[in-house]
Amino acid sequence: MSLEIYLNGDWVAKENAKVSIWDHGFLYGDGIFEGIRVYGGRIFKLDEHLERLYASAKGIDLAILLSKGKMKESVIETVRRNQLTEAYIRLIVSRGTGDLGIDPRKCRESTVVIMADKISVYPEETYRRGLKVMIASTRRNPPDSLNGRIKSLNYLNNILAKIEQIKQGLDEAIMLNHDGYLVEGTVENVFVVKGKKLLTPPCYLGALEGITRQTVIDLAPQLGLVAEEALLNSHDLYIADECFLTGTGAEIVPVIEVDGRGVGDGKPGKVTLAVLEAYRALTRQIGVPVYPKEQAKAV
Ligand code: PXG
Repeated sequence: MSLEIYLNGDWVAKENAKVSIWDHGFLYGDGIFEGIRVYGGRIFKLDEHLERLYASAKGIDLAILLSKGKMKESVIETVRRNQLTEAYIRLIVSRGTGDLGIDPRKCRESTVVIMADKISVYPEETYRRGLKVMIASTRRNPPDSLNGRIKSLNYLNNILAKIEQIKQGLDEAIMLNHDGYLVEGTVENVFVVKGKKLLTPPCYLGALEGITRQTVIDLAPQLGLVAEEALLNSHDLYIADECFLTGTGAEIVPVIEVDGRGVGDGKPGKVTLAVLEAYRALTRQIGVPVYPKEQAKAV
């Protein structure tokens, strides 16, 4: 069975899910998106993702014609139609079809796409081994140019850092702002562990308000940890006890090396692994159910 994709109010077969070359999402990266996970037939933090989507839309002055409620139903329906229980959802809203100029007024209606597919995640090996990362020379966009809290379709800033990392044969890149403060990874937030403290950069520096980041902050007390926002620089990363990245796809992934220097003892740390375990347990406990109760046993 071919995947069914939601496209502007209809579900169409993957082969027929096509967007115009006049779409300003394609021409200019003018749009926003979300990446969401489904665990055990339940959509994790769906309301939080929808809140962020609509906030991103506000941030770029993009009108989403669908109400939040209708969008939520459409996301659930997309997962259901594809009979998925462990999945990754990509929700995209672009400015829509216009002409060759950047003027968004030429785009009469936004384009809405919802894809749900089987998830390809890091192999378990990655979590046991940890990531080797670098600090990118490409600085994160300043928030007064393009606010990192907007999850826009414009990822070139992050992609430039990603290209640096790929050329160095490493696993991920961490980006600084123009003052040299840590901001985030290319598609993850960053945490530094110091004793019982989980330190993460404040989002006003240019980071996305990650849903996984917030979940980790919320989980900290039950693990006997204190989560705090802090201004951190590369030195803090070099002398950290542990470091990990957080994201919907990556979940909680240990960092074992930064710029060729071992973090802590150069192995995934105990605190990081405890956070990962608590996070994974939570993904199995909560979420918006996709399937009616009578089917729940089969899921
Ligand atoms: N920072 C940036 C720049 C991101 O793009 C995160 C942090 C983490 O946010 P969440 O809400 O996922 O905890 C992101 C996440 C993926 C994927 O497959 C994630 C993102 C973009 C593309 C792919 O995890 N954004």
